[in-house]
Amino acid sequence: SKSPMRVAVTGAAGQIGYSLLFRIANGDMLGKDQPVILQLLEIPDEKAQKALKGVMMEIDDCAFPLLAGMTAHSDPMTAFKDIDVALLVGARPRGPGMERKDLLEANAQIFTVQGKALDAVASRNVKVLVVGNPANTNAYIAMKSAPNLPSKNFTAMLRLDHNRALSQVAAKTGKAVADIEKLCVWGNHSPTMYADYRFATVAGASVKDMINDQEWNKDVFLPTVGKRGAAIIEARGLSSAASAANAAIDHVRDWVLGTSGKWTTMGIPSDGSYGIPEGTMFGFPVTTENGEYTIVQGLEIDEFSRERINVTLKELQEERDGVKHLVG
Ligand code: NAX
Repeated sequence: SKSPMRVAVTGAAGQIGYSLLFRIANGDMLGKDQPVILQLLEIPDEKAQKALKGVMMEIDDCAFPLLAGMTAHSDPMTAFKDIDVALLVGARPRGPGMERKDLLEANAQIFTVQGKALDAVASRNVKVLVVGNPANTNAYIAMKSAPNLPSKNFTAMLRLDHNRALSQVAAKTGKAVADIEKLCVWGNHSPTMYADYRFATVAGASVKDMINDQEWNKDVFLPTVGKRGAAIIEARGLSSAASAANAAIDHVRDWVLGTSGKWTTMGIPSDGSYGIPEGTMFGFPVTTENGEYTIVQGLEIDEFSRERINVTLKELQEERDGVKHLVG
């Protein structure tokens, strides 16, 4: 049988953690034949550590056959020791009266510390997914804080946006989500992201031709996907949690186990493709194989798409400029 993989999860006592940990331990992320060891990080605060213990008690009570070990941590230097996968979920939420700039700075500090800890103690092949917002910029900061790890190991979660877009397109066309291929989301995990179904197909037929409504794209689809997080908060009184956890599972599973030629979306450091400056943590269409992702090349970027991509790129560059003094 396979030797266990070590998975660190930060913010493990939070909302997303509560949906995520059980699915990782159940084999939904790394495979039903892959034992896992969970290394769980929470802030040192007594209440958070106690809540984490409670979650671990429940995980124990599931008696997951694939769970080969589980530890609680308040220091990333021990939480990240020898890990193969890091799910960086914990982040500083926006408090009352907090400006966007304060939020960026508070998170820049967290992800600098965690990037350095990954650099020092994680497996050299560690796969890092940042979920905590602002996800792209946090992933960028962690990457910059870990100069001894390959930049390509750092990714940000755009998969929830991707899945939201898939479900909207499925509803509009009356097709099954499982049959829709070649959809992608460009840019920042924020309302500026650009969900793009121009290349999407169902059994080879063009989704764009099926929909054939540019007004729907611009006035309904993009705002619906872009503001979905706010709509969930409005309806549920809490932000997306189970769907975010599900997207994190999808992201890592596809990265590790491959997409068999199918497209998905990952936030990854740009290699300069499509004119996105190198190093920018940007949502791209990718395929994955043997634990590596590859950007889908050769797609035509029309004028409308270029405009949308420029808007989300500009936002990312402003976020990065806001924390430049902290990251160097
Ligand atoms: P919660 O507030 O329920 O949980 C966050 C947990 O992280 C808390 O228990 C907190 O103590 C812990 N934490 C904070 N700082 C930490 C640190 N430095 N080290 C370890 N743990 C730390 O939030 P939740 O609803 O679980 O959301 C977590 C993050 O995901 C938020 O930043 C949220 O904005 C972000 N999201 C990102 C999404 C994406 O698509 N990329 C979608 C869902 C979600 O909104």
